[in-house]
Amino acid sequence: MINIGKEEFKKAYLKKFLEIHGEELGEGNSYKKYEALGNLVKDYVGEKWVETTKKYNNSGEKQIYYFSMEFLLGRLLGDALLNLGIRDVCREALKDLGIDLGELESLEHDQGLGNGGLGRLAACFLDSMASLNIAGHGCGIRYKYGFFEQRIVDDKQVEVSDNWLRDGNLWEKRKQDKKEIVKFGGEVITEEVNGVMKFTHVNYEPILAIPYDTPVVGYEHETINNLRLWSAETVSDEFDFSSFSRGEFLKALEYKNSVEAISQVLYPNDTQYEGKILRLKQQYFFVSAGVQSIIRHYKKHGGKIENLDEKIAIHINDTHPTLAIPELMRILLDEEGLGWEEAWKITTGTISYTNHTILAEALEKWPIDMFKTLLPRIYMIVEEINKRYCQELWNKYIGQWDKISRMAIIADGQVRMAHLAVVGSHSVNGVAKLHTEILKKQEMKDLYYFYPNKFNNKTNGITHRRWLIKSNPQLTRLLKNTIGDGFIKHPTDLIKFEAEVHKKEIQLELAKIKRLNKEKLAKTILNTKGIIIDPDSIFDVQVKRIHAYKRQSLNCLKIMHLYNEILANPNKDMVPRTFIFGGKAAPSYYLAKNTIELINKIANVINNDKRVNEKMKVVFLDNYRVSLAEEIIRATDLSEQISTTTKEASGTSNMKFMMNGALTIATLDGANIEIKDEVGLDNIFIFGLQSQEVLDYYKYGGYSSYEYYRDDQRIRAVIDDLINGRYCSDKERFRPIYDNLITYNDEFFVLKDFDSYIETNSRVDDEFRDLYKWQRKCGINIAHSGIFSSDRTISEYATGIWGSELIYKNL
Ligand code: 26W
Repeated sequence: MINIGKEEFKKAYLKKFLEIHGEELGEGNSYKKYEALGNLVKDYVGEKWVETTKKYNNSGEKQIYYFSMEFLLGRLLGDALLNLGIRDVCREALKDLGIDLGELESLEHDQGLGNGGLGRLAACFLDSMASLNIAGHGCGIRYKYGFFEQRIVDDKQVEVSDNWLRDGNLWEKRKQDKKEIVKFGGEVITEEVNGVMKFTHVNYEPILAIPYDTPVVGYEHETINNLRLWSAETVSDEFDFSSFSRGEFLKALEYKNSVEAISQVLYPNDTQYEGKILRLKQQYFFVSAGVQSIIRHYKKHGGKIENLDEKIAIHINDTHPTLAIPELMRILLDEEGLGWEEAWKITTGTISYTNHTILAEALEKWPIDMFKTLLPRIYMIVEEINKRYCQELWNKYIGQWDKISRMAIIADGQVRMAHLAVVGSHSVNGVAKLHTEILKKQEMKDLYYFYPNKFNNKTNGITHRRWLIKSNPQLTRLLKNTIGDGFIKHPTDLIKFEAEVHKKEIQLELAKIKRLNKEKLAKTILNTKGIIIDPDSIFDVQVKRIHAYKRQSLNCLKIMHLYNEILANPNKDMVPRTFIFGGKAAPSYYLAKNTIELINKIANVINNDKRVNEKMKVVFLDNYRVSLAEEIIRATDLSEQISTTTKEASGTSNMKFMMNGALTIATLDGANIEIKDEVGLDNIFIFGLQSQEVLDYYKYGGYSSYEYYRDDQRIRAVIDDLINGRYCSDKERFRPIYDNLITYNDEFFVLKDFDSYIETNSRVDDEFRDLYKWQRKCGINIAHSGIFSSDRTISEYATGIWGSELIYKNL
């Protein structure tokens, strides 16, 4: 904890302002004020950062490296202030100087180097590792352009590049001296030297990997870990210069661009993987740089290679960093001179893997030719891994060729990264109970029966420091006043709040806080969209990536149906509702983009229809991102978690919403099931097909969406509205959605679940009318949300996967 008073802070701030800007604090130019504050905070962080690193170097404590292609950090200033324990002092000090801390915090550009759930999870994990004093570091790519910025133009999504580094990034530190070389292409010369096979990689293209380090501040500032992101550069600028003198400047520039392209941009897909060579390059680039630097550092501080798996854990976030397995093998074999058996034991002992999705189209598979040409030595190693593994399979499943080829790492001209990840790690985990069960019994069934002990579940979590304490200060204050501040360090202490929630004054207090947050969001909506919304209406929110399986379309049909109902019965007795959406579609995902347009068209029609406006409004918020999520979630009454059962691995916004006292309307999918088990059926709205029913439909067929269309007049009406010009004068505009639901038999059971969704929504309406009862339920959700803190998740990873005595001691 930094011990500093208001006056002292003011002085330090003014001094810092002068120091970095060469002028005194004056009126205007808020960004300069932000920069001064950021730099001051960085000073406070810096000392402890060095101290933590020294501590790690001396203690020999096991180091955890979390490898991820995505880290969706959002803004860092507020979190750093909170974790340093000086956010309140800072707010007061700045107020005296006529500066609003909130305004400065909002000037920071979101660090958006991730697509969605997987990237945000990585960010929550970093926060929890530092806060639990676990030596856990991130390793990823410093994309020059983050996840694209979404604008809505003529109701459609338009993508704009996210130039997040334009104004500089004061949190990162370029570490030129910690550079690594990553080798692409070329050939491998194999020779026998003194009876030992030797592999020499020649004619390769060397790429320079430069690390940029960002401090990860733990709560109360005891531990500051490191997030290391790699940037690609040409090995030598002199090359450019010499070709310049030969008049080949353009050619040199072209080469420079092609190298820098590796860390230029984040792929904006979150389910459909793209088999592009650049993505494979990105993967090997950061993984190779990361593993090399870990081993270099380890050896420099006296680590013995034979003990690597006792001192180092590398965790791979989905299959994207799977090349860490053959890369570690390469270093152990070719550079450290270990034999295969020993290298393999160390590698599998070091690496563990999390799966985040069962959607088949997301499973990465690389064409052999591409793989081999780009990474010849790595391919040889993967081939050898595959050969030895298939031999084991053969020993167990003699003659069962089909099974063996189904389970192989290399087959059908492709390298299957998920199989490589399972074979090369000692632990494979899913991210919620149902998801893990589906992995074991369905998606990875064969692998599970071959390696039953590797598979385990680690239900996801979220950092309550960002998602409650920082983003919802009013609720945090109420909790502190009623149950004390123990929950800050021990989030499961939130359960104490359960004893309070039956009290009328607490229920009123909760309602007051929610109302305040809703007013703030209403203001944002007015400012950004020009739409007036009623803070007394139910804020019914679905914010997440736009995808058919997440079923924004089901929500749309609900809204369209309600609109029909009100028009048919203008006196319909209902609580007014505001439907709020947010989320980005992958630029190449036509159906998802079509859905965004539909939401906006529905919003136009409904918001401009005076006959219904007192009862309903629809809002699509542009450019959904971490900082906007913080604003939306605390202001939500009803959280929409309506994916087709079995499809959402876990979901994490569901946890954020409950922690902020929203009630959830949900299918029994992902972590919704665990939320339901925690709060009980009385405190959540569950609807829709069960997982077994969905699995059976997929297996045996038997569902006809057309029958639902034909037999249910409500469904027929809204489906027809998609193509009769009601929402868009171009009648064909929403034909893709129509076709998806009717012509192609509704893969995600939207029409099947329609009836129970509508019925459950009317229960929501009934229950919302009783403010006290509703708020008691919200309170129960808050009280039970502690278990969904990522501190719990990380403790489970630490003890169950990364295990070391030192880690146990720290927990
Ligand atoms: C480009 C290929 C690709 C494929 C999958 C990129 C990214 C992915 C991710 C696995 C998608 C993702 O973010 N999955 C989400 O992970 C969350 C954290 O575990 C879960 O809560 C979500 O349910 C899951 O969809």
